[in-house]
Amino acid sequence: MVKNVLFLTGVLLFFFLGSQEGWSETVEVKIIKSTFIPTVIKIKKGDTIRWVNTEELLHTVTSGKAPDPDKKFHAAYVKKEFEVTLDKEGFYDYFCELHQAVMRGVVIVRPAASGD
Ligand SMILES: [Cu+2]
Repeated sequence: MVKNVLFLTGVLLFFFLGSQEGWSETVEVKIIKSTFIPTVIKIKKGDTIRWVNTEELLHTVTSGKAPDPDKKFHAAYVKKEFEVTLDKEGFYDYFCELHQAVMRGVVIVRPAASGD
């Protein structure tokens, strides 16, 4: 009986872990000393990015090439966190409107199926 339960748990765990490749994830970018870390982040289509502001200073997370927002996403004055789910592949430049000379980042969204 106990053996059967263990076996079943093992099988379930196998499928659970094995199928995770295709799942959506939430990936974190931290704002530390007015820098997006990591500056370039790669995610899968459908993943969510969460920007976490670790400092007292206010920042924005604004899509586009500084100083021109392209309105794909925008968070004015991120005090703690801001999340965006990206469903389209491609390169997304973004910046902080308040510190645009130094605060810039890139999100690369790759197809959900590709593994790397
Ligand atoms: Cu800023």
